[in-house]
Amino acid sequence: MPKNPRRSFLQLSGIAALAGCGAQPGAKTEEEKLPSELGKPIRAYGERSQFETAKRAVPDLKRPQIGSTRTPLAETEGIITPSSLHFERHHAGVPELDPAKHTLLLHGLVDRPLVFTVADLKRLPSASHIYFVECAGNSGGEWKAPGGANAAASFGLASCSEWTGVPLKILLEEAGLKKEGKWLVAEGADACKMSRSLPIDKALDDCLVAYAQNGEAIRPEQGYPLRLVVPGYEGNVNVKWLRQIKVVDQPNQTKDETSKYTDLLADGTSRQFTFVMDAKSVITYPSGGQKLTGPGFQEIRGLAWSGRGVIDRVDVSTDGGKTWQKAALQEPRLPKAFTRFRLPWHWDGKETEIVARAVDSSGYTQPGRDELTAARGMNSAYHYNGVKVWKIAADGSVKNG
Ligand SMILES: Nc1nc2c(c(=O)[nH]1)N[C@H]1C(S)=C(S)[C@@H](COP(=O)(O)O)O[C@H]1N2
Ligand SMILES: [Mo]
Repeated sequence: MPKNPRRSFLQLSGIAALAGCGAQPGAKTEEEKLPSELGKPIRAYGERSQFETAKRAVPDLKRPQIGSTRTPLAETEGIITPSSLHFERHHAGVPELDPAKHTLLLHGLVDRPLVFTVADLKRLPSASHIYFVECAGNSGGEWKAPGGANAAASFGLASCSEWTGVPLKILLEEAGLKKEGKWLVAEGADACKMSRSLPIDKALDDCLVAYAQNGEAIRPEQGYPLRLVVPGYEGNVNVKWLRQIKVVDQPNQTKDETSKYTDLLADGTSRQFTFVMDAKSVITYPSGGQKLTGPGFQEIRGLAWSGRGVIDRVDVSTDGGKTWQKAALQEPRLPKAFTRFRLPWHWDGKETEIVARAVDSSGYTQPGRDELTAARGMNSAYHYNGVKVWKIAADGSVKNG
């Protein structure tokens, strides 16, 4: 990089300086020409600008209650996903639960079974943490072939929010865990009664019974009025519309952990209870579907995350994996949260491939596609975390590589 970065960024990216500013005597200066207008009245609940268009693409489904929408990751900045753009995965639609009537039953292998109203939970000690939620099926289509046309299509079943609620540990301690209580089963109030078994150690570690997301009540799509937040674990166990937690001595083998959410391997056996989401990253700019306006300065940007801790490093290659550079990581780097990475790049206008790989605090490195499929075969629909290659053509268009 040349020494004077401000001049060099302008020069490198071809941004024109103002020509002939204030040259004509008597003519308005550029400053005097700056427009202004009388604005709209104040309003009770904010909305984004009419000029903003980022949205979750809603697929055309025969049964619209069973499906998902994806976060347009390439159209978000920083590490927080706006609640309105948080991905959705529903197995039986979005129930409309009245928080004045909804309760959480906590029972099973406990000394004191309890029923909490939402108001009860809000009186208890609270905690706020930034965590990603990622569907185990995120990038699932990439197992067969890396075909996702853009960042949303291949990685958009992942989002990151600040969640506020009661630490689950507090509720379990209030109920008094019996020593045989080794697992719990969390169940939702939607028609599919989503239910998942969770080891008690995780429940006593960092889980939240959350009632708020990004500073306001959880959105209906995210589980209003209560959801379980299980940091770093596959999205499915983050049970929405949470209505009961039952402490048990062994996993319940529910339909959602037997017929689904197991990982079929090459030899025909399956992995079960593969809860933790392994380290992953995706370049969001430049990414599939975008077009570079021309050679020159480009800031490569992307997101990385790991269910095992913090992101320690992201390497980026701009020559199809021959050489790698360390990207800058935006602070704070939080455990089990999105981390934004950035790398200044000078595109020479030639065809190339760009790719990122994440390394987490456990020392785990995001695998290449060949490495991943050699270990796990190609039968699974879940837990694909291979690196994503974007191909940049000489005309600046970006495609799946
Ligand atoms: N009750 C209930 N909880 C649920 C689901 C559901 O359909 N019903 N979907 C699960 C799945 S598969 C995922 S990936 C996450 C999605 O959370 P989100 O819709 O808030 O992004 O919620 C999980 N919790
Ligand atoms: Mo999911």
